[in-house]
Order: sequence, then structure tokens, then C-alpha cells
Amino acid sequence: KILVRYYTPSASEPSFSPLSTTMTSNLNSNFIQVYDTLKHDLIHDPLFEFDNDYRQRVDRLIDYNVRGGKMVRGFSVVDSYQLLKCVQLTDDEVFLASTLGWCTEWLQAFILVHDDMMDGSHIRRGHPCWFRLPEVGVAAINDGVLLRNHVHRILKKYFHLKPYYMNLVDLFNEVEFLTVSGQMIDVEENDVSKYSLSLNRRINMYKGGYYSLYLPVVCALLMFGENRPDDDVVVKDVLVELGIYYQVQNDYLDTFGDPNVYGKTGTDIEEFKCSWLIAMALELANEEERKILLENYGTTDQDKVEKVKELYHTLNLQGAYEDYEKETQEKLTKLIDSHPNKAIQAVLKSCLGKLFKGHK
Ligand code: GPP
Ligand code: MG
Ligand code: MG
Ligand code: MG
Repeated sequence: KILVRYYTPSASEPSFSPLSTTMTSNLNSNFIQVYDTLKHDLIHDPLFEFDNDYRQRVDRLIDYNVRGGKMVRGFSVVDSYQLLKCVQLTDDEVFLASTLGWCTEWLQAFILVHDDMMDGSHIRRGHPCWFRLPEVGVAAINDGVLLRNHVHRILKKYFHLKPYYMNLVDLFNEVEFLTVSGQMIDVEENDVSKYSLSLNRRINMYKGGYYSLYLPVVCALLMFGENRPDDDVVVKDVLVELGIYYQVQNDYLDTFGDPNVYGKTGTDIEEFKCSWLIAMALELANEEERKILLENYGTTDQDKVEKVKELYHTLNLQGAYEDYEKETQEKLTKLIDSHPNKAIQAVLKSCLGKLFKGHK
């Protein structure tokens, strides 16, 4: 039963087209300007007495960790809000939707600062991971928490009088809870003989499924005056499934992606991760191949890492990934088409288009 009401455009309003769902350059440049405003607010937060050195330190922390990504999540809030609203957004609406977009990017920055420490990563977005900087080190733990707090400083400043403020705060808190719970399983699992596609799905659902597209789209829905779409099975399933797909893509690129393109070097094999690749490899391997995987997975010994990678090629995991991608795309397209509301269909199709436009 669909409890959520959605806006339905009248005949005189522009119709939806998946082709018109990417941000116009105008919305795009506005989005970047909003970043400067938010950063300025944070480094002049009256609650804390900054001196120049610490103001500069936080400025650098933010620039280093919040910028430089693809901003898929941030743009998705603005895109989705525009598609729900249908008519041209006012300056105030663009500002607020962009602000929520940046909140999703700030949350991601916090998660990634800690993730890189837990994963022993070296490079993120083409630069050394924040904790790898000699002047940072373990101070990165507190820096991550600070970035997390920035989300709530921003929400309070710009949304505390909105009727949906508490829903926004709840949303960010719950999505963060699901994500860090997923991260807990992700770092704890280290018995490769128990790895399976279902364990990988569980990890990917929690660590990436909710905050990737569910969070930005629900931000847009709340701002539009709707409730959380958790009773709308199609909306929730599509968004979470897209988030899982995004994480499977991330697992795939850890080994098969070109570090010069993706700005990071993978550590999943070395770090014993229950990634989609090892789970699929175990599914496809014969007895002998399974033995090789179990013996060589989860060490920094490069000869062993190479043996695992060789097997990934022999087992044609690239082909298996392409099949998974095609099946997921078809399944989700059908599911989206079954939704009764055209505006919602447009929002979901826009999300689908963003993720399936190649490995970017
Ligand atoms: C953990 O996965 C990452 C997150 C929960 C947040 C970031 C997710 C993205 C898709 C960027 P991971 O350790 O595999 O991420 P990465 O490979 O980027 O280090
Ligand atoms: Mg990582
Ligand atoms: Mg990780
Ligand atoms: Mg990864």
C-alpha cells in the first residue's frame, strides 16, 4: 500500500524526460558556490573561538576531504528535488537543496577519512589519504568526527525552523548508523572460507546501500514535503538496490579499475575484504582453484596477491560483473516502470542513469 503522496504534474507543466535529469550548468555552478558559503559558516562558527591557525586547519581539512569526488550524491539531491518540483526552482530552493547535497558529501567525507584508516589505504581521489599526511596521523580520527559534526551544524543553521527538520536529523542519524554498522562487519570479517555472495550483499547493503542514493533522494522528498518513503516498497527497494550496485561496482574497480582514472589503489585482497570479486570467485571456482584462493587471500605478499588476481582473470570475473550489471539494470528498470507516479519514476530513472553510464 502506498502511503506517500507524490506531486503529479498537470498537463500544462513540462513533462519528464530522463534526458533532462542531469544538472544544468547553472544549477551546477550554484552548487559549487554553496560549498564556499557552508565552509565559510563552519570556519566562523560562533560556538567555537577560532584563532587563525585553527581556522586555516579546518579550512584545509574540509577542502582536502569534502572536495574532489564525483559528487554523485550531492547532485542527486538537487536533481531529484528539481524533478519532483517540475517547475523552475527559486534561488532559495536551489540553495537549500544544494545545502542538503553538501551534507551528504560531508557525511561521506567523514566515513571515508575513517574508512581509509581502517582499510590501510594510501591514495584517495589522487592524493595521499588524509591520515597519511605526516602532520595529521591519528588526529584524523577526531577530524572525521569533526566532519560528521559539520553536517549537524549545517542542518541546524539552515533547517531548524523547517517543519521537516527533525525528520532530516533522524534521516542523517539513521543512515549513518546503518553505514557504520556495515563498516563494522566489513572490517571484522576475516575468514575467507565463509565468504559468500550473501555475506557480500549484507555488507554492501549496510555500508553503501543506504547512504549512496537512498539518503540524497529522501532528503529531496522531505524538502518537498513528503514523508520517508519506507512504506513505498518500490522506491525503497530501487534506491537500496542501486546503492548495493554502486558498492559492487566499487568492489569490482578495486581490482579491475585503473588507479589513474579512479584516483586510488585497491587494498581489498590484502585486507581480507569480503568483496564481490572474492565472493563471486569462490562461487565459480573448482576445488583446486578454491584452495588457491584460500591460501593466497588476505596478505600484503605481492606474489600471493598476484595469484588471486590471476585467478580473477581465469574465472572471467569481468564477464560475471557485466552479467550482474545487465541483470540489475533490467530488473530495476522494470521495477521503476511499475511505479504509479511519473515524477517518482523520473527521479529513480535519473539515479539509475547516473550509475549505469559507465565506470566513472
Ligand atoms: C566503504 O567501502 C566505503 C563507504 C561505506 C563509503 C564510501 C563509498 C563509496 C562507494 C565511495 P570501501 O572501503 O570499499 O570504499 P573505498 O573502496 O572507496 O575505500
Ligand atoms: Mg576503503
Ligand atoms: Mg572500507
Ligand atoms: Mg572499495
